[in-house]
Amino acid sequence: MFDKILIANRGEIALRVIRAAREMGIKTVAVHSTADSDAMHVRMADESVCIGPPPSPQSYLSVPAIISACEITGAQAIHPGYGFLSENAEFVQIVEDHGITFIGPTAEHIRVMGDKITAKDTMKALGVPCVPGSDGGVPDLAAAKKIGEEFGYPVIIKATAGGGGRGMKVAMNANEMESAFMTARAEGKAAFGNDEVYIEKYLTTPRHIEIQVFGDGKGKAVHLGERDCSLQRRHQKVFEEAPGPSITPEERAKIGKVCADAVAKINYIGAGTIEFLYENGEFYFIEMNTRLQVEHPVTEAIFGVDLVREQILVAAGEPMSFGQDDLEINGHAIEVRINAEKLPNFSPCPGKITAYHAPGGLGVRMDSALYDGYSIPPYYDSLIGKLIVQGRDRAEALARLERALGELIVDGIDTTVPLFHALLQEPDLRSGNYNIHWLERWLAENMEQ
Ligand code: MV4
Repeated sequence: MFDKILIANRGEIALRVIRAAREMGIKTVAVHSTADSDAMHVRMADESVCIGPPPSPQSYLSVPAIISACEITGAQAIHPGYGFLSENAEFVQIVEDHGITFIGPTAEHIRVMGDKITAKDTMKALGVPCVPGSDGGVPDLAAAKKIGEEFGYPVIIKATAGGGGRGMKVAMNANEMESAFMTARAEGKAAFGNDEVYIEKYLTTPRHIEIQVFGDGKGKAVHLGERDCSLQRRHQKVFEEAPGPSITPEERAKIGKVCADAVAKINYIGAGTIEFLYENGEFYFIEMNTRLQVEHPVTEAIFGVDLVREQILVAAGEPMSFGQDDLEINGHAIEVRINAEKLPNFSPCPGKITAYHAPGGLGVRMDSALYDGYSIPPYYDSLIGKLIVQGRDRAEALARLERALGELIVDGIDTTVPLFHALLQEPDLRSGNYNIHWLERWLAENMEQ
């Protein structure tokens, strides 16, 4: 086992990793920009290294600075958290070339899943159900129109290097194909330097259901059920829950096994998420994320496992601490993302926290790097906390969420907390009756954006 690891991240996820490492008797190194000298992750780690000025490209994304910090402190492994360098295959390659262990998947798996066409080809070959559409890339408009005729409109054109909704255009009919195709290509080129696109049948009212998988890198893998992350605004998740309110135990077992078998077959190592659109009782693969996700705590809550501990174990070549038969769902969990944003426009709202009080009690987990008097810098993501609640069933989780939100105090800035108080009054949310369009529609009707 490692005696020291470096966390190449900040905020709540850096604390999350420090906590797991500390329970394992592993020393921790925080890295930080000059804007983060007073950040909680710096205080909580055993050591810290300043790696650059506030902008991320010169600090949290600076590969030489992070490798140097490892060498100076003698850290044997790097945990990337999420975002930043977590899905950067070149970074992983450089880390390994320096004899440092990357706590995460191989560079090759990150590369394959980072390109959406190769990801889909790979998953299809492994028996994972995919959205019907083009077989690989679509070279030109004529080919695109042929696909439109073959599968029937509406279709969606996606940039292979895309993700998070960028480089994605819907064509409702043949007339819309030209502009949708050209725009998706241009966006792919501009945002990712890659104009390759593929086409899928457009699903009109799906839910976003993602399956958590975990592999040991030696052909063993498990699934930890699903999360329903359909409640999103501009491709940013807002509210996540596990298990999915629409998923039966039989469906879970079936799609879960397909996913676990797929990642076992490729010797996948560590945590991964296989994203699906779910409509009319069918799962359709869209993307795989090769990182620990923001919303992993809802899965941890219902399965009673520590996913970061397992990531560290398998990275060190040790076995995972559970098999599929050890995994049983206990109740229901919900996470809400608390952002430093001002409603109704969700405009970023950094500033000084004049009072902070985290909720507690049975079934409540608050993952946050806030403290009284902390100043949220304006340079980074607006996520300042995740409130995760668990109950014996969904109704208890909802009641607990409302209670915990009532206890939370974040003074001095605006946050997304009032949104959750309002959402909890909605019958559709209380009954779990929502899809990927529900939140945008609700916001348009209720927040006069
Ligand atoms: C789709 C889709 C409908 N049909 N693909 C959006 C981001 C990217 N991860 C995939 N996305 C979508 N792909 C097909 N074939 C609808 C979306 C989509 C969406 C997906 C999940 C959660 C929220 C969404 C909001 C708008 C569109």
